[in-house]
Amino acid sequence: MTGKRALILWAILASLPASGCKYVGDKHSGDDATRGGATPVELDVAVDDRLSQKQGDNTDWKTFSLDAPAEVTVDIWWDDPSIKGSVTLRDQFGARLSGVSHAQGTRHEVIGPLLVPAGQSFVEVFLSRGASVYTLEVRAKASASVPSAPVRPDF
Ligand SMILES: [Ca+2]
Repeated sequence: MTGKRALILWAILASLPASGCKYVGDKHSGDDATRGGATPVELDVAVDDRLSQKQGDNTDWKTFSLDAPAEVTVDIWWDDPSIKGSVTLRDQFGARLSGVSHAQGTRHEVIGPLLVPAGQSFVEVFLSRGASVYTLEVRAKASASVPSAPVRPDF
């Protein structure tokens, strides 16, 4: 690196904290930045929310509960499909069950249908660039292949 280049790089780095485009992370995400603060959503009901990288709201955690194992489908519609982001379906411990990386220009993305165990599960909506309102819906259908209650042995 030449001295001039180093000076230019230094000037750019030094100006970053004062510029409006510094990365603010999830600073203004609210409680739903983490699994512990996930917002409950009702099954089969579409909800609207918004993420904005510039405003420091990159992550929204949602949670839903199943009485019995069910085939779950997660639908998301992005108002601005030019964003970068992902949607991940996670189990009660936060482990990834399935997910989608947002495809540029696509408005509607789907996870599943996927067999999800009874109890609490989570959807993590993450945006790394841009800003968009989105609509999210978690649908659950009783699974024919899995008994919803313990089967009594036939004596
Ligand atoms: Ca948030």
